[in-house]
Amino acid sequence: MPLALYAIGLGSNRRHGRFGDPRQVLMAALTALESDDIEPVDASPIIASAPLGPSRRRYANAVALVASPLRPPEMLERLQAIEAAFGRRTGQRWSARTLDLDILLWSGGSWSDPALTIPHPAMTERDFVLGPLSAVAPQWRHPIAARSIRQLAVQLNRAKPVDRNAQAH
Ligand code: A4P
Ligand code: MG
Repeated sequence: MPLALYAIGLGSNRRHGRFGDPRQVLMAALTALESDDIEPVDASPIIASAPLGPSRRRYANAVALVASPLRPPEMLERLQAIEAAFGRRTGQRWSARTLDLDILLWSGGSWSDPALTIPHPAMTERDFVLGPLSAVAPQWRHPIAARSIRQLAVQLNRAKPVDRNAQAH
């Protein structure tokens, strides 16, 4: 089976009883991603970011690059199983969550079915995605925007003032 490369976005804005604060949740999630058929390739620094949407709690965000023979629907299933193992409550969209795992990019290009859209439709508007993604895959070409991640990040930061609350730590 040929390996595909995936960029996975990680987000958390809720403590986990065992792992600790959102940053520690992401560190544990990076470890949990690794398995027989998911090989970690790189991981960005974990950043703190201001919440987008109704939740008031700050997020920890990061991006992991992984290599895998899994097809996108199987990868989504795997990510949802990891979210569930971290106590993610489903049914409340955009609510505070212990762990959110999104497929951002896939080396196969685009994917679209009722349960899964790749590239992740909102990624080009989100600093907390493009920032960490630039750290691990600046040259990756977004298949729809037809620009590199680095170009998209520069473009986004030109379009609005830099988010002073989003700082690496
Ligand atoms: N789905 C479709 N495409 C994908 C994909 N590429 N990757 C479907 C993952 N899932 C995908 O997702 C809902 C459904 O999206 C899934 O069942 C899957 O079939 P969800 O994770 O259960 O729900 P959600 O995350 O609450 O909704 P959504 O629309 O995915 O929200 P987002 O876009 O993930 O945004 N602010 C900061 N600073 N940092 C954050 O990380 N995250 C969110 C959530 C809001 N504000 C944030 C952050
Ligand atoms: Mg999600």
